[in-house]
Amino acid sequence: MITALTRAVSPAIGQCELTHLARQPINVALAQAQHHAYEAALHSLGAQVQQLPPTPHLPDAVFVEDTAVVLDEVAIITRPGAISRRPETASVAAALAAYRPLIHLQAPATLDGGDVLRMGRRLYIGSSGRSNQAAIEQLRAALAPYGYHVVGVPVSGCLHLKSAVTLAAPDTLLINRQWVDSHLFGPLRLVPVAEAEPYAGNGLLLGETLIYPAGYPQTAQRLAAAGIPLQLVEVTELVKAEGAVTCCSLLITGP
Ligand code: CIR
Repeated sequence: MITALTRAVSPAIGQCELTHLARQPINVALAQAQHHAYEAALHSLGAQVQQLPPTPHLPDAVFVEDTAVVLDEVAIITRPGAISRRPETASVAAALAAYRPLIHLQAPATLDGGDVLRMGRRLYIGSSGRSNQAAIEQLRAALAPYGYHVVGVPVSGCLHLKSAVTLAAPDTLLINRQWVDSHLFGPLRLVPVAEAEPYAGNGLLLGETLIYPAGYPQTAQRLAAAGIPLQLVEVTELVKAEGAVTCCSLLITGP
């Protein structure tokens, strides 16, 4: 059983944090419809969708991935890099406490869950504008007893590590090699994003299917040619807020 925690799109999403993108008008009703379709995709692939309490005053709260890292044994409650996003964590911690023991990162650590790429017992942590060395050290110390190996990874040119690289299958990385070095991750099969689609490196693997933005057709073609089953979703309005598909859910495996 997989539970997917999600949170409704805030009517204030137009005031979201932006780092690498220029602000564009966001159609809130369309963003909400796209988010509903994303939740439906999660449900259709077997996840039980649990909606967190809405927080309409927090523009970025739909991007729940950044507030926590859920592992099999424990969940880490992050300290998001953007100060405006720190109030998002309390309600996520309250919900996750029903599933896992919690570990709270402490200042001066800052971490966005979008910077955490898990491959088995290895956690790759992007050193980005949002996540720092203190977070890497706190994670390393807290998770060593559970047998996790924590590896810091430089990223540049994008918001988070998972803007640049995600798992498209257990043995396959979907990657923008302009933003992160593929050699850091070991000998995996690579599907590089199409040159014209730099933001195409973020897909959400659920079972064997990759939930993937419909807006990157050239990279989708490469993924399909690599034998990756895709479930396409329209996320144009969430992309304007510098979000993508991993960031809109927290996946919890188990009963
Ligand atoms: C932010 O800048 O924090 C939000 N506007 C976007 C966060 C997207 N998060 C993610 O991809 N994990």
